[in-house]
Amino acid sequence: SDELVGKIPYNSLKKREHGHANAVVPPPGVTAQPDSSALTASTLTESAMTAKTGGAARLGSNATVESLDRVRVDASEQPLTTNQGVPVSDNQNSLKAGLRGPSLLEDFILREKVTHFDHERIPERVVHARGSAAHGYFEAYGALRKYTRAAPFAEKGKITPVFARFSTVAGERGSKDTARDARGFAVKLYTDEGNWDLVGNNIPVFFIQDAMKFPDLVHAIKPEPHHGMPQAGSAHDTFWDFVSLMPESTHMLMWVMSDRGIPRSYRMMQGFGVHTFRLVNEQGESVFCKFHWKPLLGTHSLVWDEAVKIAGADPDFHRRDLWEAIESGEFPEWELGLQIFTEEEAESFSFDVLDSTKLIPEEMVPLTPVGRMVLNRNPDNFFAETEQVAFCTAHIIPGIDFSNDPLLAGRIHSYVDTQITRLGGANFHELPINTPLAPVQNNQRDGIHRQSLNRGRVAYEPNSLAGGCPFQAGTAGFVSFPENNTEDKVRGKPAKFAEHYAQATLFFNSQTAVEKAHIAAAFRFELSKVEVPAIRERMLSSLVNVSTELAAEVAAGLGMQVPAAMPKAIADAEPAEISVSPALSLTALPGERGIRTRQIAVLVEDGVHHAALADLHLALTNAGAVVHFVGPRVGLFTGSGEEIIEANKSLENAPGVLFDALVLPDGAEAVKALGSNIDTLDCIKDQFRHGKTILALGAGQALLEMAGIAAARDKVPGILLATGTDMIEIAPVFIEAIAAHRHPSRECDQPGK
Ligand code: HDD
Repeated sequence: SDELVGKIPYNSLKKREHGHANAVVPPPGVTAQPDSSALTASTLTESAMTAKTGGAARLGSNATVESLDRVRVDASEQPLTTNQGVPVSDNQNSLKAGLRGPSLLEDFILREKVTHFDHERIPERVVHARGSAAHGYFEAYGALRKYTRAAPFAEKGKITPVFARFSTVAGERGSKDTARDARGFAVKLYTDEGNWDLVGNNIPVFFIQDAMKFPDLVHAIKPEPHHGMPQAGSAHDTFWDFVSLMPESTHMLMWVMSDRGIPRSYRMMQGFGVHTFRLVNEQGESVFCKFHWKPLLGTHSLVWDEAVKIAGADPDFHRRDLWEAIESGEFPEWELGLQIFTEEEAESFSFDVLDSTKLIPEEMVPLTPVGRMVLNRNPDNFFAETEQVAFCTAHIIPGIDFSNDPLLAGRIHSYVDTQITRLGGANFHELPINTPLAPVQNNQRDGIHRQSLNRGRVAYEPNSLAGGCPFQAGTAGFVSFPENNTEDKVRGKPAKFAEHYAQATLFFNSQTAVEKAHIAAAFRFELSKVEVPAIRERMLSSLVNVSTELAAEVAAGLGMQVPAAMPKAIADAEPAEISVSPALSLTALPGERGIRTRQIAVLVEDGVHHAALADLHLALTNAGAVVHFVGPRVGLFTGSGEEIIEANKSLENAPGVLFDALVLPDGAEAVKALGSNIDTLDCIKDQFRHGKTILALGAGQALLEMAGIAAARDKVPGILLATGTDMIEIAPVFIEAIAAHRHPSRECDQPGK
């Protein structure tokens, strides 16, 4: 505030003290250092204006990023110091009594360094330990005041800074990214009225209906407690034992066994708030709501064999993908859509909206697009930001409220509680990444690692000594929606919760033939890893209730007979409103950005015909793809016309599974060399097997046959053959084929094919 001008000492490393913008102004005579944020201007620049808001987001206006300047440390051209700021003269040798003598206890520099190192690790998250995050902003398409007073939706074009973290669920912190699993989709919005955390998943439903079962679920899916296996995988007895005894988990099982369980990229998956929430407006009126994030890049997935191989080739596949896209200025973007409905409408549904194992088909309650989220800056420090960020479902703001979903109720407690262990105390909200941009004033005090210097003698309320401050905000503050509750206290569930299969069937019936085949294959794989036959059998009997087609397919894959259907918990369930929902297929969201950020491998060797590759490189790069020249080794190669081509990747360090499409070059000599390389042939086979686009130029077409793909000579979807000279015609066809992501009709991942 104005009265603080000049009173806050200028600290060039802490340019933007919270709430005191004036602290960025150096006093007379002090030269300001260049703003460190200028160094990363490319990643700070918000993307161009959106047609839906009509207004451009302010350039580089990311208040979270700026507020973190106060803790950013830049050591360039600075001396090494201890934690007390004492300059260190020698960082190589400990202090000794003589060169060959004993090290001395007084060596406070060694002791400080080693002591700090000894305590570098904190407990990992009990679930969602493995994750990646980025900064960005949410931009409202328009005022939503009719429904909610929530700050981010106050007016058209309003920007709210966000930090979003994506994660796998079961694996430990160092586990592979491409495990079959749900993905966390957690967004912290630093709103004017405090932090709002929307802690969702890439799947709109959950395994269980009541938080009471969450520890059981997690114990069942985590590595088995006696031998600690398997890591980051549900394909083991305890998981399937649990879920086969919990029919309510069947719907989410369908999603996790579908290709949603192995996304191509965090940037290419949907996010869902899962629970029913409430929106509350200024008048205190409330409607129910579900939150949906839709990626502009579309929803795309891996295939299982690819996911398994990527896990070995690049366990950081999704982390790298997110990081590289943002570094290159390709900011991922999602549209936020709301399903808004009244309590009366909810009453009429065949399912209960308080049951997190159920979704509301978009055909019944369509999405209202309300804004977009753009992620435009990578964290500076993984630990300080991605690891220490604390998402809590309890963090809501005026205008948003909870429903009575019993799963949500448990979460409201669990997240705050877990941070206290994970982040070492009750002051985790003061870690820079967790501090709200909204001011914080209350009478909470002290505790381990307290940062705030609360002034004055008053830490209680009511008080007269501080004039009653901080004062209650009254109706300007958070007011819980006054829901009327008159029922008896019970442990139990509402009747509609007992229906467990209708939406699992709806999901299966809404998939394309290829998606269905992948679901069956995933069940087959997972259950084949289950060692106790009774568990396989029980799960199959549950699947019979979903689809006899699916149960038969899985049973055949396990060499088993289809058992009798598992008895249902409810015989006279209300009939479902719809039997097919096209929105549930991954194909419903092909994306609007063509081949932007797709990774294309162009094989090179000595003797390749260079001109066509250069043209192709240009055409693909102009379309936003990332082109890699991949050789049998990295380094320089010489084209047939003596051109120099640099391979930035090798088939050894970047096998074919890491790429979305492949180019086989022209040039007889090069083709001969490539054809005698087993890595090349494996690369081509994998690209073919996984249904990816392959463009074979001129003599390069022979490589297909060398890889055993005789059928390629015929018209096979996604296999393009060209002369290898003029790229003008073939480049657009190639680009269109890559944009299709995959050519599933060519996939040959089923046993015996
Ligand atoms: Fe949870 C983390 C999502 C049910 C208890 N959960 C966590 C994260 C996500 C979710 C995305 C990682 C946040 C981050 O990136 O730091 N969880 C969900 C969804 C659920 C769900 C979508 C169902 C709709 N969770 C759930 C229940 C409980 C928890 C029912 C407990 C009763 N979840 C936790 C936790 C975690 C967590 C133990 C571990 C680390 C953390 O919170 O910060 O409190």
